[in-house]
Amino acid sequence: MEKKKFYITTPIYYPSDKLHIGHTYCTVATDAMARYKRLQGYDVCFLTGTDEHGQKIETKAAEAGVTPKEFVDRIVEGPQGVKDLWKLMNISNDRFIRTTDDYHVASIQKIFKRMYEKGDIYKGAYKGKYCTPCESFWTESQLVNGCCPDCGRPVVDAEEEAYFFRLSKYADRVQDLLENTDFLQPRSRVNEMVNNFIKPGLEDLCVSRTSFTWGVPVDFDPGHVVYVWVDALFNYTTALGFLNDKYDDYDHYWPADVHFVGKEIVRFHSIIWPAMLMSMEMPLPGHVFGHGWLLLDGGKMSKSKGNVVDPYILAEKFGVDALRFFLLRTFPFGSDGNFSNESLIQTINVDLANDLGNLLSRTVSMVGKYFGGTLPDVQAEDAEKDAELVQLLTSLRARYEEQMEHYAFQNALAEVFKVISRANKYIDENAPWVLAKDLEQNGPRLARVMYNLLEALRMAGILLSPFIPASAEKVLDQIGACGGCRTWESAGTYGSLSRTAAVQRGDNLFPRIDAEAAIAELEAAAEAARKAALPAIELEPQLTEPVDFDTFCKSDFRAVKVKDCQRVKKSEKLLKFTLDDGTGTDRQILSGIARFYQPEELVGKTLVAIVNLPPRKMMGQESCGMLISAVHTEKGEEKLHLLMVDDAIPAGAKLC
Ligand code: ME8
Repeated sequence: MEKKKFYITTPIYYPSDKLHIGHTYCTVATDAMARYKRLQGYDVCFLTGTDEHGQKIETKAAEAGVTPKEFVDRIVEGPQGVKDLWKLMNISNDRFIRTTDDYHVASIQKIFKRMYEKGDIYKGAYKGKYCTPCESFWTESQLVNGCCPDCGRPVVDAEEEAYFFRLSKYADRVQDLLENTDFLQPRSRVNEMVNNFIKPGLEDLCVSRTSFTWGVPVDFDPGHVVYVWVDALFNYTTALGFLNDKYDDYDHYWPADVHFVGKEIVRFHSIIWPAMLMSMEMPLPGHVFGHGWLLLDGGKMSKSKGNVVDPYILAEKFGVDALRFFLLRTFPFGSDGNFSNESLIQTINVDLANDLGNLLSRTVSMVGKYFGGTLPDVQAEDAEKDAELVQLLTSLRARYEEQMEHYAFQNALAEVFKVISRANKYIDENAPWVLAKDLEQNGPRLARVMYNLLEALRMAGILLSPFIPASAEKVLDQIGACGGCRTWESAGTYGSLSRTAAVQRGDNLFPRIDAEAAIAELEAAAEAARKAALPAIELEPQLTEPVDFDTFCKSDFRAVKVKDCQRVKKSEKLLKFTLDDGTGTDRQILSGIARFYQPEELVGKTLVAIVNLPPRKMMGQESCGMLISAVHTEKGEEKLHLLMVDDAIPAGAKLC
């Protein structure tokens, strides 16, 4: 029998910066869904990729002094880039599209032309604000205090020739799709789309730009590039071979069964995307699911806000599966969720270390201890007190499936963990260590109790495999589950495990985490990362208030030679200098630079001092003048260099 297909996508990511845990969230969810469907026997295509065109990338590349293609190549293919991250997170995508791939570019040109020839794309004028010195078009909302966001200078009203898509023509059909089908999920997002965007009147959409060049060129009108969202949305079809020869499974996989997208891009996916597909007379996707954001301190994580969490650091510290699990276990997929290191560690400790980890290690070690690792065939029938656990096991797959079909990952995992908790309680209720005292009498009953525990681990292990694929496999290995009893069918059939299963004790899969120590380490790593991201060198702003020449000339700068230099007792900051200033009398200056120099390294150096400041008392000692230093901040740390001049300059020489 031919397998049913299932086509699922993530958004394609902007490679303008390194990805953070918020991006990882959607990809992990998509991966769990894809693995679940594969487990069920579907022929799955899971697509992800990168959205590489547009002004933002062009600008960032220019700032970095590289071409846009070099810039995106580094973030997509480079070390700790997008592809590396998905590999690390054990993402099982079948395809990866880059919108700079030639086949995609060629398809987009054909798609654009087709809509143009149909009359759904037409040429008009784009009215906006123009910054003449920067030669840039801006929308009203992009302006900063009414001025150009790049250079801060005033802008003027201007018109630019542009192509438009007749979005208005499809307004009624899109509204009907949103209101009368389950196309957009969760349902709560429908009202927002209809009331905020469709009902006030859908305007035609500007779909070409002439103000920058990093995009797919409109081949029949040089100077125009295709609007980045048109280019991006059609990736879901070009990656299957739509209007190109790179792949040829468009007819097989399209329409997508579901697009997972973040809530801020629901508008593009639920209004513009179906309208363009209608224009192209292509079938519509089954669902668009708008998931919530991972928040940090109540705000959306984003690189521009500097409040991002690095998935590399977390995965290295806690393990990939623990991180994957946390993301889908802790937050309802449709709503926002607050990320914190504390809740990550708590989820790992409670669910994975305590509940799952303990159930596994206790069960496997008891089968080892009481039966030498292999269950005997002679087992008692299920007793009355097994009924609740067995009933939970028998119905687990259906309850899990019901939640997974609604993309309710948190609830699906809750169903699995209900069984795991119940099984832990079952150990305490049946006290195998008491039964084991008289194996002759209780052997068959003890074997039955152990079998039920192994069954609980097996069924839970299979259903956890979409979420924690590597660890779930280890669970199944440790309980001795054969190939045939790791399947979706067997996850629904209590009793599939061989009665004489042989366990294999393995590593502790989820060691308990010392929360306090782990949080301190994470905070130190975050602080180091914050410092590393600071501009390398920060300079004091220059003073703009003029000082008249005569006043300036009153400051007497002299070369001075260090005869002696000592730390000032009881002061962490001060060094006391004895200086030859050419007058024949030693000059004493105190300077708060002990953090930057060892006194002995300064003896004999020729420095610069201002010598006509009034004397000051510091820590009870007199300071006559001030040494001149250069100061700046580097990676958040203050740096200071005493001004040292050529030793050939005699003490007392005036600097002017
Ligand atoms: O939007 N929590 O790309 P993108 C949850 N190129 N999800 C988050 C998040 C957070 N803190 N931060 C980002 C784009 N995301 C387009 C997509 S699709 C044809 C084009 C999610 O890199 C965000 O919601 O800005 C979005 O779904 C995805 O990461 C990619 O964001």
